[in-house]
Amino acid sequence: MAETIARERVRISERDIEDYRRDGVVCLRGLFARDWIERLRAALARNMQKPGPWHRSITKPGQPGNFYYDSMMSRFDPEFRAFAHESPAAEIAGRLMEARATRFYYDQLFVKEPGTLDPMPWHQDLPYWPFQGKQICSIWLAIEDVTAQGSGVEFVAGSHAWGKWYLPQLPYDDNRKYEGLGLEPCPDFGKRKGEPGLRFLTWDMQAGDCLVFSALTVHGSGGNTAMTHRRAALSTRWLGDDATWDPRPATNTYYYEPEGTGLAPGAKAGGRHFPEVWRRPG
Ligand SMILES: O=C(O)CCC(=O)C(=O)O
Repeated sequence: MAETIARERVRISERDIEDYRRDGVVCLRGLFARDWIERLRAALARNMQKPGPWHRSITKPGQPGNFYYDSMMSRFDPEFRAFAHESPAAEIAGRLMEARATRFYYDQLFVKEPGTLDPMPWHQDLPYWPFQGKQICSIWLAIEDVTAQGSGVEFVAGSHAWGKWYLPQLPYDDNRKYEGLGLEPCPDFGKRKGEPGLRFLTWDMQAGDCLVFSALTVHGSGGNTAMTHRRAALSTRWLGDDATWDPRPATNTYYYEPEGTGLAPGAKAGGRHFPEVWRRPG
């Protein structure tokens, strides 16, 4: 019975799970109550007034718009923390990944003001992260409506299953640390549209819709040339049953310095930095 109630609450179908398994990404509509969106808009406004220690303004001075992002907001702001622990996000991630339980990893804000030209280069997330595992995903929640011209995120369907790890490529000049990792640069998939065997997925979204995608699905976004309104999204990152700690060189372990996570390489994700938030009933 608890199972039935939980399923109805997040309304995830077998079809959604199959799509996620095959494409490595799915768009889910209207699973977050309006109240969450209002709370996150207020939290975003607060954050942009007083950004956290890892925020970035990627747009160079003199260029139009502003591509702004911040990370680990839940450590500093109770509203972002409440979202991670109390919203349906953990359950959505767990059900899509077909996991028994989900742990919260971290959160990031991605904002592109109208007129911003800066793209988010094509990339996979896992090469940046000190984890290994198939059950690792993000939930990219639209806090404002998004269209393709308004810098909607685009995905290469099925790329999570290619067995490839591409070289990380940050949208700001901090990429030297990745030299020497021995990974192939991520192609500019935007120039490969129409190529046989490549399928691209992107969605117009309303605030409250979300994208759930695997940490190995290749994705990127263009500028916000729609000029109508700010594009703003909250990405929360989630760990499933098989996620293990793998602090490879140049991964973002700096969030846990100086004390570290207490996890030995190869250990299952756990401990105070990666709390369990959802467990499958029964
Ligand atoms: O919002 C964007 O443009 C990029 C988002 C992204 O790369 C992510 O959430 O992993």
